[in-house]
Amino acid sequence: MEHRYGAHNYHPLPVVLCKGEGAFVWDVEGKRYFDFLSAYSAVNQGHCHPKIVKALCDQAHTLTLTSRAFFNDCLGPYEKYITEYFGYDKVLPMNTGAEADETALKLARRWGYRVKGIKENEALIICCEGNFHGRTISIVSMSTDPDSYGEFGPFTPGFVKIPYNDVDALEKVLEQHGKRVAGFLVEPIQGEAGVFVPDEGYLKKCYDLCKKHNVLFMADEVQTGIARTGKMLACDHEGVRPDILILGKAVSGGVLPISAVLADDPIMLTIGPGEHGSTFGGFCLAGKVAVAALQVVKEEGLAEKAEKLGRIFREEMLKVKSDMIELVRGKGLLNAIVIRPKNGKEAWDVCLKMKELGVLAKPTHQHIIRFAPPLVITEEQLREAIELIKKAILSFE
Ligand code: IF1
Repeated sequence: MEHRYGAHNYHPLPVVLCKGEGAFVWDVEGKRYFDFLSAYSAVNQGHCHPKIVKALCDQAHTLTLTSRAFFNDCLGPYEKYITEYFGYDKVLPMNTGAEADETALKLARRWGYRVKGIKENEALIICCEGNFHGRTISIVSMSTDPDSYGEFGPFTPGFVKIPYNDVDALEKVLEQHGKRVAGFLVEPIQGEAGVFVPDEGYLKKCYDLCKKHNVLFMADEVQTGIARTGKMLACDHEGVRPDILILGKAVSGGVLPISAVLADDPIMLTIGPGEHGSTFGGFCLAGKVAVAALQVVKEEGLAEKAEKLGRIFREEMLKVKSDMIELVRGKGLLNAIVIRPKNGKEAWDVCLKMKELGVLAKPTHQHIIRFAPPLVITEEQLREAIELIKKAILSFE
């Protein structure tokens, strides 16, 4: 039915899921799987977390959406909660990750004109090669992946693309164009690029350069944020506090599309009434769900769990004696294995074999498999899944 009635913009693994709980999902034949994708890290808190689902259902019976034309009794408490949680003056609520990135781009440009004093329509934003920030026209204008931007032009001007994990490249652009640059947008770990972890110190050095040139450091933590990499934010690993923090996915634990942009007053207050927003942004359901989902992350110590279990995952994977494993990399429970093809068998075949054995993961870029289970997975469950993953890889020996 999807093939007949839906746009062909995805190529899913052949499995039809109908139920989820914690780290597990079930297919329509009743077979249980370990979920090692977590809906691209949206389900950090585990499938159908009872506390989050309760918050959703309770509020759904009361009031779901009012629009921002009126006040409602959920948004304020949510805004207070999330700003205190991450330590910012203000939040701007949106729905998807792409919208949050778009919001950050607009904020940076606005700040550039109003505060930094860039001449109107001249602001530049620096982004990184290999980035993934979503699917809108402006966002794919930053992309260096032809699948993302090809034949979607004309593109939004004002972006300067530099190599990722290259401090010198950033310094060079800032020295050349610093006065026109409003912001530097970066993923602390590049997810779509295949869980590419930059050198230690990269983020801090980039942050310092941004400060030197009065440029906003904008972190897209849509995928890396909310405990996934072993800290609340991936930027925390280097003690960097982004000027603009972009969150999505796990803000809701996978229950609703909820995203958020956080910044301090001098940045956030450059946008006034009627100048940006969204019908659903910060709606009642979102407010209640997000508070519950963020509470779960702290109550269940998910960042600490991700840190500890991630180490076990990488350690065990490095022990596997198969030349198909070219590389194991990642941080916390955001990991990837680079697969060296063998006898014509590639990452896709490994994923099919894992599926047969009861573990779901998806290849990215043909040779890379991402491994990102819900952070509520127990050590015992993780070790069980690791055995299945090993078995799948070794089946090609
Ligand atoms: C799809 C990847 C993951 C993101 C970062 C913003 C967004 C994303 C760092 C946009 C979205 C997605 C979208 C999803 C696949 C997925 C993905 F493989 F494409 F790269 F997670 F690894 N910033 N990531 O990773 O958020 O608008 O989608 O809510 O199917 O396109 P969104």
